[in-house]
Amino acid sequence: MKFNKESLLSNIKVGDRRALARALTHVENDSSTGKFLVNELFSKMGDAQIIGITGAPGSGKSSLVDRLIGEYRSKDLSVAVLALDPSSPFSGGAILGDRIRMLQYTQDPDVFVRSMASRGKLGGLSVATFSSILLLDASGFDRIIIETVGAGQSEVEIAKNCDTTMVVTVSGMGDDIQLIKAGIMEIADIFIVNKSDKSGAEEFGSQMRHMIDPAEWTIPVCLTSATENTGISELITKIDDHWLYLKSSKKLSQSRKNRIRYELGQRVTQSLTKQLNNIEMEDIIDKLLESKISIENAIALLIHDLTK
Ligand SMILES: Nc1nc2c(ncn2[C@@H]2O[C@H](COP(=O)(O)OP(=O)(O)OP(=O)(O)O)[C@@H](O)[C@H]2O)c(=O)[nH]1
Ligand SMILES: [Mg+2]
Repeated sequence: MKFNKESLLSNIKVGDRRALARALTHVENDSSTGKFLVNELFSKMGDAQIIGITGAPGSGKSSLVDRLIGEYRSKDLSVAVLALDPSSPFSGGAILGDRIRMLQYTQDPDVFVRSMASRGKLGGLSVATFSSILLLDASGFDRIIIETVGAGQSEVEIAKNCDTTMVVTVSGMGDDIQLIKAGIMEIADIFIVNKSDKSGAEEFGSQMRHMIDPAEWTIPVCLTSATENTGISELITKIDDHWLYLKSSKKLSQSRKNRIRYELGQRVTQSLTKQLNNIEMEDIIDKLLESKISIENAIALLIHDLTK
């Protein structure tokens, strides 16, 4: 079937997976159809819990996602996974790996897995991430999982886009110090110590617990082994608990507003940056060099030019 933008929209809403796949491509390419879909869906955020999973390369994120899918399916919940590959779309390794592992679900219409190069045409990750989540949400999935390698900005981006952010680590990588340094505790709603089949995990877990301050939501530390399939149902319980916490404390609507706030900020920045590249600023630079105006004056003049 050939879709036009209206039929794409209506088919997404009834859960047509081919329409969804097509729509995601439009959104990634920032095509006019993609823009139309995002516009239509912007104000209609659905009921899905959006769960982020981030952490060091090889910490077992995809293996855990695999297990989470299995657990959710046994509860008859539908799951969409968006795997963000921070590397070039052509390196392929991680993307291929994710696809192969999650292949067992290809026949299941209630599981949808999509890999996306995180460096889109527009340079950033966020526009496509936010918009892709809108589409998955509109398709009626119960849970949406976003996987990304923890590497600086991508962690922040994932936290901004998700209701529940999980940070995965393994013991014995000097992670305890690194984590505090990177301020990663600030973005985690749930902390996972994976590969708990290996030695040192228990101790590392309790060290982590000691570092976590009690709060309205005290970050739980979950020990898991994706390969041995242990700790997964406990992890799901914590994910559910966090969802209930968000809903009961009205933090959910706040979280959704924050997502839009962040997205708008990203889009305004992008739009202004694009315009800034096209603006004529020789005059202003000359005036600056001749000390006729201050930096503040120059900025004010440029902002004036950008918004007129
Ligand atoms: N022993 C052990 N190995 C694990 C566990 N979870 C994952 N692994 C292994 O760790 C390796 C990396 O697992 P992935 O699930 O690809 O890790 P990832 O974090 O998704 O990796 P990237 O997406 O490349 O960052 C694989 O060889 C897994 O089999 C675990 O709980 N215990
Ligand atoms: Mg992975």
